[in-house]
This record gives sequence, C-alpha cells and structure tokens, in this order.
Amino acid sequence: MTIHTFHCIDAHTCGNPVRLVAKGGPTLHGTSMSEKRQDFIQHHDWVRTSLMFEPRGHAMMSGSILYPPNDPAHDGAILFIETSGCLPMCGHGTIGTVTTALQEGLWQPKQLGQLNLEVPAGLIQVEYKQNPQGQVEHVKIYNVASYLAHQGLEIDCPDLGHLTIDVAYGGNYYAIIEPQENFAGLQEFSAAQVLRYSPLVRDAINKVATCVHPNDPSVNGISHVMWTGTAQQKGSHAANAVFYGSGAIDRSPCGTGTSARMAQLHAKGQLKPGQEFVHESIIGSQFVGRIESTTQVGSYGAIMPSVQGWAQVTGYNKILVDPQDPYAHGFEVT
Ligand code: PYC
Repeated sequence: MTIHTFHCIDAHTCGNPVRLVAKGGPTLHGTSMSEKRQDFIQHHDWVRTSLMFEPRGHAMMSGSILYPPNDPAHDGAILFIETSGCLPMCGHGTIGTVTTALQEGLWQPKQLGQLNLEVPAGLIQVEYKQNPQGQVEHVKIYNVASYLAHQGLEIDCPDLGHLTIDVAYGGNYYAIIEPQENFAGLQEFSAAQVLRYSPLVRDAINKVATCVHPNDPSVNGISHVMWTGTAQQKGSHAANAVFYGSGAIDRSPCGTGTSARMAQLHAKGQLKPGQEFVHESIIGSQFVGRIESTTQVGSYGAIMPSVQGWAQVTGYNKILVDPQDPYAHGFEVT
C-alpha cells in the first residue's frame, strides 16, 4: 500500500493556523472551484481529515490546497480545507495562503501587488505588500458579496436561555449574537462558554433558518457562530469570537466573519461604505475591514467588503499518511 506524502508549509494568520498543501493534493474534476470542491468532498475528503484532524492537526487546524486557475487570466485557485469541512471561502486562510505562496515562489503574479484568485465562493481580488526582502507585510482581500440573510431570529439555548440572533453571509453563513439579556457580551464570556454554547446555538438556529446562497445552492447552512462584544485593543471597533467545526474558536478576527458582520451592521444602518471597521479576535489580533461598495445578491441588498491582515510562515512540514496507520484519516475527540 502506498504511503501518501504531502509537502506542506505551515503558517498562521493573526494567530490562526493555515497549512498550505504545496504538493500532494488530489487532481480534481470540474470547471470551477465550486465544482472541484464538490468533487473533493465526494472523493477525496480523507485528505482533509488526515491533514486537519489529530494526530497530524488539531481542532483549530485549517489549510488550503493550491490549484491552477480554471481561467488562465487568473493567478491561481484555492481549495480550503478545515476541521469543519471544505469551506466555500476562508479569509484568514486566504491571507495565510497568499503570504506563503508568494514568499515561497509558488505563484507568479501577473501584475505585481495584485492577484485574481478563484475560490469555491467565486472570484476574489487581493492586494498585497511585499518588502524588498521578499516578506509579505500585509494582504488585503476584496471578498465576495456579503449580505444579511435573517434578522431577529428567536431561539432558546439550553442553560443560556432565550437569544435573538441575526444571520449574515460573508463567504460562509454566520449566526451573529450581539449583547442582550442572556449574553452580556464576549468580554463577560469565557472560551469554555463559547465552546459549550456555540454547537447548541448552531443546532437551534439551523432549525429555524434556511440559508441557501442565491447564486450557488451548494453553499448552504449556518456553519459558524459569532459572539460579539466590546473591543479591548487600542484602535479596534469591536471584538468577536467565531466558533466552527466541533470545537474550534478562530484565533484570528475571521475574514468571512468580519465580512458577514460588516454586512449585518450596514443593513442595520450602523456602518457606512468607506468606513473602516477594525475587528479584534479572542487573542486581540486585528483585521481591518471596510465596505468598498454596495451590490445585490439575488433579492438581498449586499456589500462588497475588504479585509486586511498579515500572516507568518512557521515551518515546513512533510506529512506522511500511511494507510496502515489505524489513524491514517485522523480522529476528533468531541
Ligand atoms: O477567516 O474566514 C475566516 C475563517 C473561517 C473559519 C475560520 N476562519
């Protein structure tokens, strides 16, 4: 039996891991990254679980596989892999992937300082700043159109009580919990409480809300739960903690989450186009968000968000998956 070898470069974006698979990813069928994502989910998901779950990964592990673009006019294509599945879009994953791919010479941009990248959620533009030493100092993503899908949904969360929740899309669907009677705000909540209540909220909200992307029905369901609160860092406008998978809290401020949050605030008249929105994570790291313009997604009013952050490469990781290993495809302790 063949031992599978994956040449990975590990990085983190503002504290959250990004394991980039530079060599060893499967060939995928399809003419877009959305179709290729479906092919991966149906035929190759073991690659994700092997590289993301224990013993090679951990609850927060997140990564990407590089593919050639489907349209040669573009610079590259990314498939996102994570403990929670194969995301349509991942903001911190894009920032880490771009930083690593450029620093390691895996992509040759058609135009210096800019990239057009295909992701399963659509086409995204990226701007980056690379210093003369080759270090990428920051990456700004012009993310997919983001919109408020549901406002004021009511659920009962066991032990916490009644909660009123909005749902917004920023590349994934987010249940957004703002401070209210039974939730005083993230600053009053522990990581253990985020881990305890988020799966309960996610189950309950998916029972009362249907979310299907108007332009791509394969993007559906509320996968992420965002708890919001008062900023703790100088320069931040708000704080958040995003729960995903079966036991992960994003250590970064969450790119798709920040996009979803800006869409929600814009729809409620609390954030204007052009206004900066500095979002802080559970460890205090910051992304700079901005509403670039407004648009429509199906019948929904939407925004075109940008999110800027930085990443750091942490090491080279040649990972072996031996089919004879009883834990070849990984495991989760839940
Ligand atoms: O940055 O979009 C993001 C993200 C999604 C899940 C974890 N991070």
